[in-house]
Amino acid sequence: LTQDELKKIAAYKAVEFVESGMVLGLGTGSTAKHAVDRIAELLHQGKLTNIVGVPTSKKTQEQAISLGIPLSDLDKHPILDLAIDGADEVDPYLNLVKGRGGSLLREKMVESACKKFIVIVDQTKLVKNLGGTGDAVPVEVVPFCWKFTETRLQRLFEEKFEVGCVAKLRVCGKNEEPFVTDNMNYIVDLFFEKEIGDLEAASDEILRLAGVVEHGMFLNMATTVIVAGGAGRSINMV
Ligand code: DER
Repeated sequence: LTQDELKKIAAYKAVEFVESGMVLGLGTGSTAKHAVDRIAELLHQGKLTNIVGVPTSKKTQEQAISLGIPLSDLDKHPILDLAIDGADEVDPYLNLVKGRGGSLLREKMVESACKKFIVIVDQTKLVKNLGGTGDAVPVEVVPFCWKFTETRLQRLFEEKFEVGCVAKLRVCGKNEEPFVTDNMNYIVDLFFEKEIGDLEAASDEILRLAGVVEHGMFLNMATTVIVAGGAGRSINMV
């Protein structure tokens, strides 16, 4: 099975938890895309009715519109029944790293408003500790004096957590322009030399920095993780 086939398996499994009449958080990324496709398919087959979607990015909003999924927003639906979304890393406590696709702020807003949050991954996303892989932990920052914030993020980890950290503005395109999020902010990616350790403390300290909007660690938010691949097992929050 290819990685994309595994993502599709996890996504279809998660959509089995969707019931007619639900207000759904629609995730962003290559795994969540399969879940949105599947929801639209069941709607068109009449197997699901009366579904409203709240997208976690402009990209998912466009996908949902093209598929004919009725959409709304958090202002009209401040409490959602269920969100289905991917993740970049999942630790054994169901803590997540998200945001390598750049949608972490709207994802966290939507997913924090849900009664249930199902995460869908292939087994390559499972890690022992967040940040320990050396891959990016994204932080959304305001564009104003982003370099100042980038430096403070890097020093925060070196000084307060004694963890080596490289903070790097996310750029894109051939001219290496700053990546701009759906909310007109920038992203600073944090690369750690080893696992972060006290995630709650790290989360609190990052959010205290004026200039930081939100970070990509989703702590204590997932209620279920569906993992495709390997034993194809699912891990439920105990
Ligand atoms: O950027 C995001 O938060 C995505 O949901 C990411 O975490 C998972 O993307 P993938 O399903 O394409 O790997």
